[in-house]
Amino acid sequence: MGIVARTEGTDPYLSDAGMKEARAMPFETILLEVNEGAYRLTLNRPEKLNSFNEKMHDEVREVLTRIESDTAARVLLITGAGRGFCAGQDLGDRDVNAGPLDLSQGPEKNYNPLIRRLVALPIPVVCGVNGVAAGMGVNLAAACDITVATKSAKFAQAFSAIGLVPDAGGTWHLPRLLGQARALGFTLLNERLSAQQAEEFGLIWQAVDDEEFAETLDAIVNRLAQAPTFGLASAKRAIRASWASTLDEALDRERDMQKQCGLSEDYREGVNAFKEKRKPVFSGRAPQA
Ligand code: LHQ
Repeated sequence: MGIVARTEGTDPYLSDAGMKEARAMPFETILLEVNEGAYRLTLNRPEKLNSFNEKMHDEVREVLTRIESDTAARVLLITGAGRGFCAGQDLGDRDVNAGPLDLSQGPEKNYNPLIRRLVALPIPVVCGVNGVAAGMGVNLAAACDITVATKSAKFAQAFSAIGLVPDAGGTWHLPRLLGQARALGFTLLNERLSAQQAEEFGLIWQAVDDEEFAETLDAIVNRLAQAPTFGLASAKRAIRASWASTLDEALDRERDMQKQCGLSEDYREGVNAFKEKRKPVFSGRAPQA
C-alpha cells in the first residue's frame, strides 16, 4: 500500500485493490485517500513545491472538518507530492507592491486554526517530509505528532530571508523541540538543516533513506491505524499539555486520564491479549459514558 495517491488508472484518487474503503475526493490542491480510518493527505501543488494558496487552505480545512466528525478516524498522514514537502505560503499570491498589506490575516484565518486543530485532533498526526520544507512548511511538520523525513529532505525557516517572523507555531515549537540556541540559529541565519541534523536536533522523529521512506511511513500509519486510539490521543494530549503545566498538574492529569483509559475496551483487550499471548484487536473507541 503506497502513500502517494496514484496518477495512473482511471481515477487518480483511488489506489490499489487493498484500499477497500478509499474514496475519490475531487480536490484541486490536495489528494486524499481514506482507508479504514487512515487518512492520507498529500499536498499537491508540486510545481510550487506544495506551497499553500487559499484553495489549499480551504481544502485542508475541509479534510480536518471531516476527520473531526469521523468517529472511525484513527490516524492522519500529511505528506507532499513531487520533490518538495511544502515551501510555506505561496509567495505569488500577494502583490507586495500594491500598498501596505495586513499579514495578520493569514495567521488569523489559516495558520493558527490549522495548527490548533492538528494538535487537538484526537488521533495521531504523522508528517512525511518527502523533500524540502520551508517557512510554515517546517512549522507544519513541527506541529505534527510524528515526523519522518527522507534523508535528502532539507529544512529552511526562510522567514528571515523575507523579513518575517516564523508563524504557524514556529516560535513556540522550535525552541521547545530544538532548544533556544538552535532555534535562533536556524531562524536568524536561515541555515538549511539536513534531515539527519533535524533528527539529531529533535525537530523530527526519524530521517530515513529515500528508498525506505514510503515503506516506513506505511508501517507507521498502518500500526497507528490499528492502535488503541483513545489511549494514544490521551497520551498526545497529556504530553502537549505538559508544556503549560507544573509537575503536580501533570501528575493529576495523568491520574484523571488513566481513569478514562482504564474504562476503555482497548485497555481490557490489551491486557487480555497479553495474557493470552495473542495480537490485540483494538477498536480505538473512547469509553462509553
Ligand atoms: C514557490 C515557493 C513559494 C511560490 C518555491 N511560493 N512559489 C507568508 C506570507 C504571508 C503571511 C504569513 O505567513 C507566511 C508564511 C510563510 O511560510 S513565509 C515563507 C514562505 N516561503 C519561503 O519564503 C520559501 C521560498 N522558497 C524557497 O526559499 C526555495 O524555493 C526552497 C528553499 C523552498 C527550495 O529551493 P529550490 O530547491 O532551489 O527550488 P526553487 O527555488 O527553484 O523552487 C522551485 C519552484 O517552486 C520555483 O518555481 P519556478 O517556476 O521558478 O520553477 C519557485 O518559484 C517555486 N516556489 N517556493 N513559497
